[in-house]
Amino acid sequence: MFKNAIVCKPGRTIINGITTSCFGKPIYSLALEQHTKYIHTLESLGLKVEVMKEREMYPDSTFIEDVALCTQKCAIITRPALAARRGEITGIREVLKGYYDNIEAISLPGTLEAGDVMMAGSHFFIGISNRTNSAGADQLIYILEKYKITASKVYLNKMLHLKSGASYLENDNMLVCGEFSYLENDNMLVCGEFIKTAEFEKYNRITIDEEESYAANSLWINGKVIVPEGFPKTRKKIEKAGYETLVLNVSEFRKIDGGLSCLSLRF
Ligand code: CIR
Repeated sequence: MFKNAIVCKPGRTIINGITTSCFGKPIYSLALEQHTKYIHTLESLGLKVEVMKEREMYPDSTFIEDVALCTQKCAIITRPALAARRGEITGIREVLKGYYDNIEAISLPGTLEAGDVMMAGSHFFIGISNRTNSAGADQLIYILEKYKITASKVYLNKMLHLKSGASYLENDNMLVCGEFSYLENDNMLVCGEFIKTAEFEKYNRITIDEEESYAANSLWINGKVIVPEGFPKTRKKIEKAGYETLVLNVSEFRKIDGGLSCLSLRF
C-alpha cells in the first residue's frame, strides 16, 4: 500500500516539453486543471500528497517520476539522460529527506530515468532504453542489493520508457503492450515489445491492443487502477481482471509523451 506521493506542479514552460507525439503543444491551463484532478484522485485513494511548486526552468519537471525511485527502504536520485532534464534532480534530495534517511544517487557514466523502473512485488525491473543505460541499471542493481532488494534488466526496442508499455497491477497481474515490426530474411515480422518479453512470462499478462497502447501506462494505487480517459477496451480488461477503475483525462501530458505514472512518486 502507498501512503505518500510527491508531485510537481506543471509550469508555463510545459508547452516546450520534449515530445515525439503529433498531438500539438499542451494547453497550460488545461494541464493545470488535469494535474489538480490527478492530485485529488491520489488523495481519494488515501495518499498524502506533497506538491512541489512549478519549476519553469525545466519544461518536463512535472514528470517527477523520472528523477527518483522511492522504495520501502531507500530513495535513489536518478540521472536523466537528456541535458534538458538533467537539472530536474536539483532540490529533489531536500524533498526526499522529509521521508527517507537513506538517499542514494546514480552517477556518471550511468543514466537512469525511473520511468524505466517497474516494481513488481518485491522485484524491480529496469528497462535499458535510450534514457537508461546499462551502467545506470548496474548502479541501481548494486544499490538495491545493498538493501536486500532484487532487480534485473529488460531491454527495450521502441518504447520511451519501460512503464510506457508495461505496468504491474499487483497480484501477479501485468499490463503489457508494444507491437513492433522488423525485417528478417526479407520477411516483415511483427512482434510485441513487452508481450513477448521472457522475463514477464510468469505474470498474468493483460495484453493491450496496439491502438490503446497509451493505456498500458495505467496506475495501480491501493487496490484500484487509474486508467487514462479514452481507452475503453483497456479499462474493461482491467475491470475483468477484478479491479475497480478510475478514469482521468491526461491529454495535455500525453502531448509531451507523459502518462499517469510519470506524474508522481508513490511510496
Ligand atoms: C520526456 O521525453 O522526457 C518527457 N517529455 C516525458 C517523460 C515521461 N516520463 C515517463 O514516462 N516516466
